[in-house]
Amino acid sequence: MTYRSGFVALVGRPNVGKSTLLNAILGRKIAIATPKPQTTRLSIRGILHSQDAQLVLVDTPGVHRATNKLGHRMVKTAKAEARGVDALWHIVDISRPPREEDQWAADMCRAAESPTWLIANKSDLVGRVDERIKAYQQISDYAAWYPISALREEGLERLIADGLAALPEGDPYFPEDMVTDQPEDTYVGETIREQILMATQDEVPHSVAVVVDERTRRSAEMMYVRATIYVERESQKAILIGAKGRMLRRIGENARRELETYYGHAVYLDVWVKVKRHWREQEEWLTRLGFQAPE
Ligand SMILES: Nc1nc2c(ncn2[C@@H]2O[C@H](COP(=O)(O)OP(=O)(O)OP(=O)(O)O)[C@@H](O)[C@H]2O)c(=O)[nH]1
Ligand SMILES: [Mg+2]
Repeated sequence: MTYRSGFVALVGRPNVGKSTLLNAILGRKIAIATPKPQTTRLSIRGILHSQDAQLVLVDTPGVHRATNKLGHRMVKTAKAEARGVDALWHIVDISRPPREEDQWAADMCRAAESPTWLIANKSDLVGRVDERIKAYQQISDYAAWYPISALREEGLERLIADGLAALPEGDPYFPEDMVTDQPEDTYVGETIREQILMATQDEVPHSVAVVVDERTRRSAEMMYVRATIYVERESQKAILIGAKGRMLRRIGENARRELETYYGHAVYLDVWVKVKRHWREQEEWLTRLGFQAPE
């Protein structure tokens, strides 16, 4: 039997559904996905195991015009992850015409010199998918194209089957039971950040970073988590805490519920908010928060 294995990077502008697709293919939520652009900040590997193949999907931050050092590191991360993979899936939102950021993502794929497929996501939102695909075919040379809906899990079977078949022959990269390389603390912090993104508007979502300070199993049935939410300004801290602490309580409760589903038992979540001025512009802080772009 021939065994196939390889890496496929999911590249595209923000908000097109890369993380949703990763979760849909794995059949499990490992990456946060929200209606806010620039949700994903770090790359995440998700591993799909089949009987005779292993597909390592690399979710990356959305390609955009960076306006701060965090943004620059995010775009650099996407670029670095696109290099050296076996194939690239350029994810687009087919319900919208191509825009500048789609072109940048397409150029990034082209520069990476691996076979690139056009993944026309959100096809549930449009009637004339073929016409839209034609518009996207103008921006690059794609080896193949797939209309899909990551949200409704449509068109995924063919995409997965073809994706596996296109992998080179080789041994598995990861053990059979491994679904992701994402550290558990990162998953927990991201789950909290997801709830913040869902609950806040304007510049607040982008100004937030979450650090898990402590994660201790207090008993077989209870995990204690203490986390700090960093914001850039006092006014953002006030928004996050809310009147009588209601906002922070709601965020905490929603995150706790998600984490309890994940762990299958009780979680005690202790969340604090601190101001760290202009952390998105401070190299040292970005590195401390884990936003180290791969070389
Ligand atoms: N209608 C529809 N919505 C979708 C589909 N896929 C994703 N979405 C929605 O699009 C939004 C963005 O999804 P994400 O998966 O976070 O997008 P992303 O490309 O990872 O975004 P960044 O991490 O910011 O780069 C979310 O609200 C998703 O629910 C789809 O197939 N159809
Ligand atoms: Mg994402």
